[in-house]
Amino acid sequence: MTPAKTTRLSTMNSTHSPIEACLLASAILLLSLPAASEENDDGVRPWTRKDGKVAVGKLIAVEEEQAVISLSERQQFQVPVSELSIDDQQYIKTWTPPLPVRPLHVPKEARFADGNWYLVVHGKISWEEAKKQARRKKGVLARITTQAQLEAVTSMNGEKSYLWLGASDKKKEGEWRWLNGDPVTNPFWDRNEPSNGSGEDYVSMRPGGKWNDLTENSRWGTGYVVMWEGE
Ligand SMILES: [Ca+2]
Ligand SMILES: [Ca+2]
Repeated sequence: MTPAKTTRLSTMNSTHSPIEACLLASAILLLSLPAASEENDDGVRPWTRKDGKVAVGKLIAVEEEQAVISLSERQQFQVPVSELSIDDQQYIKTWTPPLPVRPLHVPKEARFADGNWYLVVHGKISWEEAKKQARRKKGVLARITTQAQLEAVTSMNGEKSYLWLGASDKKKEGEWRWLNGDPVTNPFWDRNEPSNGSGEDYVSMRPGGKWNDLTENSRWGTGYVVMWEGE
């Protein structure tokens, strides 16, 4: 008596909260709808499972091989990518997540990369002063933890300035930390750096993107990077 399709769906529910289970129940109803037409301007399109059931909604995330599809403002469901039609799987491969909405206090010129917004500011400045200026802009002297963030900042800099970043080993020599206290786990040091030359405790990013440690008032301090954390 039990329809096989419902059973398959219910196995997807096993780890979900009652609210999510309720949303999934709504999704099951929608999965029974006939195929709709093409994708509209808002990215709403039909999603076809391999068993032929169709849901109409918008892809909002792909996490751990699960497609998260929004059906309405308050309803979304997850489905394993492998359970979708070949066409849908192809769509997911070429899909890029939408950019988050830029908060009002972040300037238009700032660029988004891996969760944060970045802005390069040119001009001779000390590390401490750069830290203050960044705070004045309601941001922080930047953390760069991924290649994408490094590339975004490097291209904004345009081979121009030596940019202060928000990391230092002033508290304990050789122990590099970001201003929020996080250890610097993925540094992009240039060859033979950090050198601690004449007691160098602050991270500067060279025009090519590689890092060097410098003293607080180094003449090489010719700019800085402000970061605003994403929502
Ligand atoms: Ca040092
Ligand atoms: Ca150095």
